[in-house]
Amino acid sequence: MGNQTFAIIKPDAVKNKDTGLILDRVLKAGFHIVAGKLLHMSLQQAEGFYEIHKGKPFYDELITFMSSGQCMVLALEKENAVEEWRNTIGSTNPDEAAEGTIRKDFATNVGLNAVHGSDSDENAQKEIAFFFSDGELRVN
Ligand code: IDP
Ligand code: MG
Repeated sequence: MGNQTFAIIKPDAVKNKDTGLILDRVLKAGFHIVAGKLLHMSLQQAEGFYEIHKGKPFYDELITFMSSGQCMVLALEKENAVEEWRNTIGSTNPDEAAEGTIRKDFATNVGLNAVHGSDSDENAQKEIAFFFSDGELRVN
């Protein structure tokens, strides 16, 4: 099991001014923030990031949403980071998310669901590399 994962505070949460509260959840859950930045994804970046979902019925809505405003991308570190972060954010659909999870508390619906979390160690490393350069990931 790896010790890094990739997270996004999505445009809905940034617009709702929940960035600070969600970062607090990140830290209180015991994650170290290796790297983080605010950015506004282009449509092309969103297409590239979510290529795995191409062809699914929600794909166009997803890439339009993810490029609709600023988001915060984060490289997070903790033992068993991928699973720990998925547990911290809860189910994709907030109606199904457990009490106390980020999606339960901040998501609007299955599309506008406040945060992203990698689904495997392999994808975590790919996603971190998609947004961060080696220099941004250097930890002293
Ligand atoms: P995940 O973010 O929990 O890993 P995925 O199935 O990987 O969920 O879907 C990626 C993203 O696509 C979701 O977080 C959500 O924003 C969006 N999405 C997933 N399913 C639906 C849907 O049925 N309708 C609209 N958007 C969806
Ligand atoms: Mg996913």
